[in-house]
Amino acid sequence: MNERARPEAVVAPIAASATLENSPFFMPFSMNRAFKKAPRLLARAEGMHYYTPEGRKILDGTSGLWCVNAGHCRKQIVEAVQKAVATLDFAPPFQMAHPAAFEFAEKLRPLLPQGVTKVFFTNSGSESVDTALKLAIAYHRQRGEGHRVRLIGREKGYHGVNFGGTAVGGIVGNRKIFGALVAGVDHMRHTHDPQKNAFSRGQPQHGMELAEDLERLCQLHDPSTIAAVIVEPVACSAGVFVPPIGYLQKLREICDRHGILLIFDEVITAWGRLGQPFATQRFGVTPDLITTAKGITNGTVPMGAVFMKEALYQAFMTGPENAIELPHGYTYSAHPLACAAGLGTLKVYEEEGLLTRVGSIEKYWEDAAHSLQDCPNVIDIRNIGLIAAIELAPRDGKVGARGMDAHLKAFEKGTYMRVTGDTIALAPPLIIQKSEIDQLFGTVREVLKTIS
Ligand code: PXG
Ligand code: PLP
Repeated sequence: MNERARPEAVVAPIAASATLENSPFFMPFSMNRAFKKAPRLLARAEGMHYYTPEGRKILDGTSGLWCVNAGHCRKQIVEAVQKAVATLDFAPPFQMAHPAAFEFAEKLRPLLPQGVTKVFFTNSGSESVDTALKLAIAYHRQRGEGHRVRLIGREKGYHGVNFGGTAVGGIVGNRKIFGALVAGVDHMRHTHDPQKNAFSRGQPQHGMELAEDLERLCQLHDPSTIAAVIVEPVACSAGVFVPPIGYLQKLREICDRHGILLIFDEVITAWGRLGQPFATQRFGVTPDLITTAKGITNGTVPMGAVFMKEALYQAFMTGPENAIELPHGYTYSAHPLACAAGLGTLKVYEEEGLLTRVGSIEKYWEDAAHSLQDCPNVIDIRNIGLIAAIELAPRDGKVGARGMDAHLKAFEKGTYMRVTGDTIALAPPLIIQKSEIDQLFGTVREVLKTIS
């Protein structure tokens, strides 16, 4: 499939770097010292698999980092990027543009939920989130409601690592060492209720009423001070928390009642992961803004996007035409390589029906996930779309240790899977075959049998 990623071309230089212990590379979100002592390197990839520098084949159980939805090194995407880089390496995005940016925006349009019409390009999910939060506050000001400055997130939410996203995020470990973050932020309660909902298949029955926590914050701060609420339709990073039936609808109702913008952070849940282009369509609730990244380019070139309703865009198109309407943007917004990768990705998604394929394998996936219920230390299994979480009981006083052991053991056995705390999070490329689903959960079963 991909000539340039043949082992002999890639492996030699990596294998030659014998020790990484003194490497200057400060790895993100990683156990740097432990990793550099016993590195787990990936040298090439193709379809459902990674290959290590030694040539070991690794089944990709988490689509890289929830982004390689069409599988690895897809020819159409690789060739589109190769052609682009040799043609137009960079074009300034401020007061200038290039044709692929407009073409990509146009090709995205038919995938968007009804009423969502415009797109602002960024380079990551984190940038998308901070862009959306700034847009929300500025939108209200444009309309003469400059008093709406507060932002509401949710406990256990993950919205990237920039200041705004960290502030509205609700994972304590990601926030606590970074000071006061951003003023005017509050958080709703999370929706995880294992007492009532453990081993739910798809959306849990209980917990719709937790959306009323937004009403509580409206009463506390007065709704006229609140600009926007941001949630992940399915909270993936903190451990896969699927929204209770009716919960998202209720959030939408409360936002509408009080003139508050609703932002869905679909960095992971978009691009077919739940059987529709966006989770928005799966749940039948349309937000005012959608943030995304990852699968927009199949992870090939960094890119993010903020989609918005027409009214948001129009609120900025009111001043004189010789003025810049929005003082915001990135050097690499709509980068030519990202647009090329995005266009190639959409072709693959379309030709292979990947944005809706999950509908046909979701039941099989769900049954396979829940078949692990009898494995040692499993205290919950959650799933929706092509996502599954297997939560393990933490060891006494050592939260995360059992999960990390599972990650390491799985890698030894030829499977890559993401672990957050003691929860295994599986979300493979959407091209996965039933035999590979069996293999993936078979490996998890073996792993769980061997770790104490
Ligand atoms: N919002 C959401 C909902 C995300 O899932 C981001 C924002 C940030 O995107 P960038 O591109 O800036 O990383 C994300 C990213 C994990 C994991 O293991 C998840 C993400 C990133 C890294 C690890 O669950 N999600
Ligand atoms: N810092 C400085 C000094 C810069 O000149 C720029 C961009 O010109 C930035 C930060 C922002 O970088 P980016 O547009 O890549 O986000």
